Amino acid sequence: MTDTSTSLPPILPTEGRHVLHLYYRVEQEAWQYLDASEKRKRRDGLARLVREIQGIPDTQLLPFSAVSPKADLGFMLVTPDLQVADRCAKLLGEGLGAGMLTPTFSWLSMTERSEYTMTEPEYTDTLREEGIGPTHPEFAGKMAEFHARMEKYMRYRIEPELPSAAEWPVLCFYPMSKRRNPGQNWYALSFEDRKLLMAGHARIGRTYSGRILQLITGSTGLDDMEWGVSLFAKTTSEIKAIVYEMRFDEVSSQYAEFGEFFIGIRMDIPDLCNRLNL
Ligand code: 76R
Repeated sequence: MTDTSTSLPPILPTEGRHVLHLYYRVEQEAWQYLDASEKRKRRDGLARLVREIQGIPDTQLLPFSAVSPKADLGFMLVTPDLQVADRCAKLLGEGLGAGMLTPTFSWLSMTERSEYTMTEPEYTDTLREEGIGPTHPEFAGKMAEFHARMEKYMRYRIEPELPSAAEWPVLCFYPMSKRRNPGQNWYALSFEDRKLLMAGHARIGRTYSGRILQLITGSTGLDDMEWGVSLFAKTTSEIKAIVYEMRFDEVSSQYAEFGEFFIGIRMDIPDLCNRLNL
């Protein structure tokens, strides 16, 4: 049994979770020299390690096959304590034995609140524009609905419950930043302008409700770009459609820079080992 705990004091965010995206190549040449029983032992060892990590409180670990040779397989790990994230990442890297997995890409980020989420006074204004003022019979109901929706949504951003692999098998990941170019500097815009632009972004995003589940995690100061974008979908068509459509939205067309894109197919370790001929 592997010990996924650490003896060092935890490093916890003030709220939320640390998130690690890990991508590996399998060293097939080294693997082929193992005999059948050794291979079985190592496959079982990886499966056991994954189950053990999945059993850590408030922790989720999603294994997937990485489509295209940028990587062979990967993991998305969501856990509060950075010590645990670090320990688990190192154990996963050795999950098939020393020298069998070579890291090809990784991303460290944290769940975060949005600065731009609609506030109660803003929603009140929106309702007023629709003719539903505070004295309107529907007002209280609408407000209660708004609070319930926002609470659920906020909780998902900070402490996400990631969706099931059976329903949401496709995982797209890419890092992105907002530009800081002369004339195209997101960080030089006023809060009001940014908020207005983000409202347009969210409007497009909401049309993908039920087809795309997104998790935006912040990586400023943690990794090479400012956010990690994790998109869950049922098909690659939805991924392609949302990323394409958002390119026309001003937030992305004027201000977004993108890193590498990765597509994963979520599956458990036995299927993943079969996929990789391990
Ligand atoms: O308050 C909220 O969280 C809801 C509104 C919202 C915010 C604030 C939202 C909605 N997003 C927000 C923030 Mn988003 N998002 C991306 C990408 O490829 C691209 O062009 C961009 C990558 C996608 C595909 C996407 C999808 N979003 C952000 C931020 C942080 C910006 C900041 O703080 O400056 C980034 C980097 C980002 C990028 N977004 C949505 C979606 C979808 C599908 C939604 C609708 C979610 C829903 O209502 O269920």
